[in-house]
Amino acid sequence: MTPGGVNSPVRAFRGVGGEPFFVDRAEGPRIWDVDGNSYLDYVLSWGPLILGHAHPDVVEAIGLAAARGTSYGAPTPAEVELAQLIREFVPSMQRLRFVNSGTEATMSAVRLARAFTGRDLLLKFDGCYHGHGDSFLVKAGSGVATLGLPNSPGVPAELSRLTLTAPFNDLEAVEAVFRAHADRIAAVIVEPAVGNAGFILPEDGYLPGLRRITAAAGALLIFDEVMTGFRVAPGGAQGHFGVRPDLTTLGKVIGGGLPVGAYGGRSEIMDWVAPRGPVYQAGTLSGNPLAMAAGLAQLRVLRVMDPYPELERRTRRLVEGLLANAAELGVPAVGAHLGSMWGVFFAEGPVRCYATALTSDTRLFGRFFHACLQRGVFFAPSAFEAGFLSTAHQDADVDHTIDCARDALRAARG
Ligand code: HOZ
Repeated sequence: MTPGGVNSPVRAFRGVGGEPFFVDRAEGPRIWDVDGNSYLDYVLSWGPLILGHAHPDVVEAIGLAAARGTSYGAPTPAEVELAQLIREFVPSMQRLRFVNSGTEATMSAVRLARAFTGRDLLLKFDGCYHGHGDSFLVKAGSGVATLGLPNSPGVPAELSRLTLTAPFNDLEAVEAVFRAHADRIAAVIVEPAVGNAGFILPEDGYLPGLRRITAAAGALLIFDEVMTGFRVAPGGAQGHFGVRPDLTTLGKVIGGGLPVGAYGGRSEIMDWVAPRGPVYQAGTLSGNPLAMAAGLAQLRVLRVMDPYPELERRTRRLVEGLLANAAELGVPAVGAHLGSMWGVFFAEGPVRCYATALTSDTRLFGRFFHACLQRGVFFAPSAFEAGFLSTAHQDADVDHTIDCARDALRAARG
């Protein structure tokens, strides 16, 4: 019925082999398949569910909103409230626009950057993924890396030529690109901590370096925080690392599991967006009342609860446990986490960019993934995706996961 049996490629398990399970329901840290098997879930809808599945506040908010109508095509107070709440956490987003997905957010941000600067070129980093917009499918991560299609057919070569690339964590490469293309670069777009090539942290000075280089060249710096926003810290990666981008894209957590994206930044740039300015961008379901209600409910819980220190501690416990398993079994592995985002590579390391991520043992990962699944643990079905944790995961869940993963790795190693 659907290409590959799925509606988004990484769900098809092509990166690990075998057939995906089909989901019946989910609650807290667990997901159940249609055959009644349950799994501790570290995918969490690929990031949005920081409070776990079916959090009562989020479910109630969606129900109340639905009873008042599912879409109006006219503005609502909830859009203003959610925008204000986001700006409280992410002050660089002086103005913002809601869209329906992270892809929409990044496409719109790049169009805006091109209009504002009057330049055409875009610089992105190998293995970073910014959704499936044409301009981003050049050396991209996530599903395209998993399937080995980093440059997709169907994207006109003329358009791809406008997307320049450089390795992540290499400021000299960025300097070289800027030297070569001087005043033609509209923007640099980056996942400030990479979540689509596995999980890769920026090295000290890297993000400030990007800020310095872009500012000096009159190019905009776009932080794609669709994954890192409200995940790695309350203020996202920009809050954690103290680097203020010109534009930011968000998605995932701000929608509480419903389809939402947002882009925003400096007022003088956002004022170029229609109808205030000339840059066109629109959407029938943008600011959808159910999505706004879910996002508001989730962010309000986060504001009251401030779960970040606890999430960080538990995520550290998980990653340290997985690495200890690997050390005990003599399997080379490196890992990292920030807030509740994490990743482990079966590689000698260090993994600091996409090229080094590719040195990891993806066959071992595939066997490990399935051995974990058999033991009731659902990790992302690709070596090139980040993992997540939610407030619903308790220490006992994490410890059980580490035990299962040890058995799984022993079986996978052979
Ligand atoms: N692009 C998402 C992972 N980085 C996958 C989304 C999905 O397949 O649901």
